Amino acid sequence: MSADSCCPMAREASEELRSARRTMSDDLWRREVRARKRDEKHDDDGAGGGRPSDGDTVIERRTRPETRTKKPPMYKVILLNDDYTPMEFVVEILKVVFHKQHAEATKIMLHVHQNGMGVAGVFPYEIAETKVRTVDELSRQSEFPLKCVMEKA
Ligand code: TYC
Repeated sequence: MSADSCCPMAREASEELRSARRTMSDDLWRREVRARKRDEKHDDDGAGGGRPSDGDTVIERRTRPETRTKKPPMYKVILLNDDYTPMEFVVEILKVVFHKQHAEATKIMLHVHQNGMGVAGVFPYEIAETKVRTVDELSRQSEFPLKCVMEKA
């Protein structure tokens, strides 16, 4: 015995299906059948929620949010050592441009002095670019050869 011959709800549903089939293009119909199969598989909460539909328009159910926030690529700003820039000036740069505390700024400056280079901070591209430009500008104004570069983190 078929389901629609036994209960009025099932009969109504299959009439709705037949009428939908008459009015739909083959492509739309195939999508509808696929969507119904999907619903049967997922709609097991017993609440009878089902897939929302609006006449002939098939409303696709989204499985993930439309917009996903992506982290920006980060860039290291690297200070380079030289023989002429005073240590105090480098410490000031680290405090003013990179917002380091005095002790941390001194530690980074000494690391650069001893190792040739060191990371002053890690930032998204445009911020890193601005930091590099600011260091260049301040060093140039004070006539020191201090340089820094950026590199993908
Ligand atoms: N080497 C410099 C000096 O002896 C100090 C210095 C440290 C310069 C760090 C640049 O990025 C630098 N005066």
